[in-house]
Amino acid sequence: MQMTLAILKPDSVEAGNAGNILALLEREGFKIRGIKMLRLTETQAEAFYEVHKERPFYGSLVEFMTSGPVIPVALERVDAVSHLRKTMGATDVAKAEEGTVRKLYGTSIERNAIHGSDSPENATTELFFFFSRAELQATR
Ligand code: FUP
Repeated sequence: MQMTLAILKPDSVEAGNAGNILALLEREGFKIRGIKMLRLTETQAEAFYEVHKERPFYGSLVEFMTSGPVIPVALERVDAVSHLRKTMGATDVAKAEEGTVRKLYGTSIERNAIHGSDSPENATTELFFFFSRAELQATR
């Protein structure tokens, strides 16, 4: 079993799609091991996306991610990292495959409904960005 981090982004929460997305993830075999709702501060959003700080879309991405509450979710499954990436679909909604979260619920490359860790190493870092060790162990 492996854990990964998903974030239901502000567009998903605002549109009332959070429940449907969680249901889709559960149907894909993910177990919810942690969940919370919070609003990212600018500092937190900048830190979370630091890898993109030289990219032209960084400022807009930070603005979007702080525009409303998000729902970070710790998910467990066999091959959780790669399976979540597959379930999410391509970053650009226009290129996302049918049936994926981004195709179903995203509206643009920026407002693309969901974040998912892109490697097991980043999953560990990102899980601890939002959840304490104690919080993750309490649900096992
Ligand atoms: P992903 O891992 O699929 O979320 O994609 P990236 O890590 O490449 O990008 C992180 C986020 O930056 C995306 F979810 C949306 C945003 N982004 C843009 O707004 N424009 C781009 O051209 C690329 C990414």
